[in-house]
Amino acid sequence: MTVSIQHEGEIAVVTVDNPPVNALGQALRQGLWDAVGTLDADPSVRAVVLICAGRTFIAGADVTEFGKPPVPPHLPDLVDRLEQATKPWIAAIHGSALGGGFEVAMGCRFRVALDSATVGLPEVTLGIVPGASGTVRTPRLAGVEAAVELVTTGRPVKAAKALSLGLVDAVVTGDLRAEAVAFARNALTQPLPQPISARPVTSPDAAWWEEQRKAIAKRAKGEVAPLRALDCLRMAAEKPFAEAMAHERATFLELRASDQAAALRHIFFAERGAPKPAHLDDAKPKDIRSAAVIGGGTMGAGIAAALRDAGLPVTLIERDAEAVQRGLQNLRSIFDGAVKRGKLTEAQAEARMDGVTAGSDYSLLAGTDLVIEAVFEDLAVKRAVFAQLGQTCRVGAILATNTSYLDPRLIAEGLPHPDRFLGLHFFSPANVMKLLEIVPTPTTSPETLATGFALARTLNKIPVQAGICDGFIGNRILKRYRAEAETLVRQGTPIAAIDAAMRAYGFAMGPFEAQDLGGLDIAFLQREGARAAGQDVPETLGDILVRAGRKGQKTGGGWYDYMPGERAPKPSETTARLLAENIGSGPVLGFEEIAARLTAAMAEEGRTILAEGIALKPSDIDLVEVHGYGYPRWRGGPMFAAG
Ligand code: 3H9
Repeated sequence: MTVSIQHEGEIAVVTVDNPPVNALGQALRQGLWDAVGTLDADPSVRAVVLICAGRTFIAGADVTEFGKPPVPPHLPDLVDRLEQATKPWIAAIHGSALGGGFEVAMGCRFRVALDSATVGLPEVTLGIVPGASGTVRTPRLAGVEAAVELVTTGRPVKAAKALSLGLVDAVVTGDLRAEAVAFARNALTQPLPQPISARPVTSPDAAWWEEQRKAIAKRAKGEVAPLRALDCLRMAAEKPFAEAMAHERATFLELRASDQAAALRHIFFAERGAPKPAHLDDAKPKDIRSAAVIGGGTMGAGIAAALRDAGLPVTLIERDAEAVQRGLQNLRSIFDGAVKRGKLTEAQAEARMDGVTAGSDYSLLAGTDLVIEAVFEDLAVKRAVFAQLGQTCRVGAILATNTSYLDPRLIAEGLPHPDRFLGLHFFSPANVMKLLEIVPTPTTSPETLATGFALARTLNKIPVQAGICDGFIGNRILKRYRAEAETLVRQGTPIAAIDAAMRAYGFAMGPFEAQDLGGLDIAFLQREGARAAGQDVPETLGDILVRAGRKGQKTGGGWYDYMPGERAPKPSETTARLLAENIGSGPVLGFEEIAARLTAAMAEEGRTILAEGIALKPSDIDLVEVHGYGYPRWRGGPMFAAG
C-alpha cells in the first residue's frame, strides 16, 4: 500500500511507503490526493501528520517519469489541494525532503524535521526548475534571498539551517512520529498560520536581481536551469501567486523536455547505477576495517585523507624517517586546508591525524585489510613494494596499486595470491575528486573486485571498472583529445581559440591551459619512455615545447607565457616561433566546429574502448569524463553528447 491512514485520537497519521525513496510517482500522487478527500470528510480528524516509511521523506518527483507525458493528478494541483485541506497537515520529515517532496511539505501547514534531516530544491541539478511551486512558495516561506540561494544552487540544507531560515517550524530528536503528533496537538490549541500561498513577499530592488543574475551566469557556465529558476523567483516576488505559478509550470515543462535536462538525468542514473554493477551481484565484498597507503606524496597523502575522511584507521608507510615526516606533513596540510575552508573543525582535523600510524617498517601492515600503493610511477619501484607486501600482509588482505598508466599485470608479477590484487586509480586531489577507476587483472577475484566497488561507496566516490590498456579509460581519451587539439593547431587554428572554444562548451579550462597548469613534462617523459622502449611515438608539438624548456606555468611558460606570480595565460611569441614550421595555414575553425571536432574525437576513442572491452558501457565513459576530466555535466559526457 503506497499511502495508509492510521488514527491517534483526533490526529490522523498518513504514511507514505513507496520504496526506495518515496518518489512521487502517479500512484503516490493519487494516493495522497484521495487521502486529503477521505480525511476532509472524516469528522473525527482535526489534524493530519504526513510521514514516510523507509530511509527518507519524499525525495522528489519520480525522475523516471520525466521522459513521458505528465499524468494527473499533477503535483502542483496536489500541493494546492493539501494547502486547501480543511484540516491542517503537518509534514514529518526524516532523511531528505527534496524537490517535489519539499513542495509537498510546503503544501502542509507545518513542517517538523528530525535533526538529521535535510531539505532542499535540487531541481536545477537535473536541468529543470521546481515545478510544483518551489520557486513561488519558498520566497513566501523563507524570504527571497534564502529562496534564491536554495533554488539556484540546488544545494540542500540541514535541519538546523532549515529552521533558522524558516523552512521548517521545528527540529526534533528521537521518535519523529510521536513528536509530530504532539506538535499537531499543540498546534490545534493556537490560531493557524496563513497557508504559504497567502503570505506576503517583498522583492528586493532591480539592482539586486541584476547582481544575482551576473553571479549565477558566471557560475552556471552555459547551464540554463539556474538562470531560468532566477526568472521564476523574480516573477514570484513581483507578480501575483497564480501568475508566478503559471510561469513556473511553463518553464518546468519546457526545461523538462530540454537536451540539458536529458543529459543531467542520464548522469543522475549513471551515478546511481555505478556502485552496483550487475556482474558482481554474486560476489561478496570483504570487510574493510583498516587501510594502509604506501607513499606519502601528493597522491598517497590524498588517498590517506580520503580514507580518514571515511573513518578508516590508516597506516602510512614511507621509505625512511625523513620521508615519513614529509608524508605526515602532506597529510596535515590537507586537513589544515579543510579547517581554513571551514570544512573541518580543529578538533576534527586533529582526530583525522590521530587515526594515522606512520612508519617505514612494513611489519606495521601485518593486520591491515587493504593496502594501496601510491609510490613513484616506476615499474621497478612498484614491484619492489609488492614484493614486500607479499611477504608481510596477511593472505586475506586486498592489495591495490594506484598506477595511472603502468600495466598492473606487470606490477603484480610474482605476488603470492594474486587474486587479491587490483588497480585503484584515484584522481588528484584524491580526497576531493569523485572518480575511482577500478582495474582488475585477469587474476583478480570477483570478491576482490567487489571490494573495490564497496570501497568506492565507503569513500563516497564514483567507481568505474576499466580494462588494462595504456591510460585505462580516462587518460586514454585525454591523450586522444589532446592529440586532436594539436591537430587543429597544426591546421592553423590558434591555441587560444581552442581553449576559448572548450570553455564556451562548458569545460572550466581548455586543453592547452590545462596542460600548462598540470605541467607538460609528465606526458613528455611517458612518451620518451615509450620511445626508449622502441615504440614508434611521433613527435608532438608538446615535445617541441618541453625540449625548449617550456613545461608550463611552473617554468613561466608552456603553450602560453605567464608573468611571474600570475596564472593568467598570455599568447606566446616564443611558442609561435618554436612551432611555426609545424603550423599550416588551413581555415581557422569557429568555436562550435572546434568543440565538435574535439568531442567527436573523444567519443570515437570511447567507441574503440567499448569495442575492446576496456569500458563496460557508454555511461561509464561519461562518468569518467564528467567526474575525472571536467566534461560539463549538463552535456552528459562524450558518449551521450555523440548520441
Ligand atoms: C522534482 O522533484 C521536480 C518537482 O519540483 C516538480 C515535479 C512536477 N526518482 O541515491 P540513492 C532511485 S525533481 C526516481 O542511491 P541514497 C535511485 O535511482 C527530483 N528514482 O539513495 C536508486 O535506484 P536503484 C528532485 C529515484 O539513500 C534509488 O532510488 N529530487 C529518485 O544514497 C536509491 O537512490 C532529487 O533530485 C527520484 N527522484 O540517497 C532527489 N531519487 O536502487 C534525488 C532516487 O534502482 N535523490 N531514486 O539504483 C537523491 O538525492 C537521493 O536518492 C537521496 C537518497 C538523497 C534521496
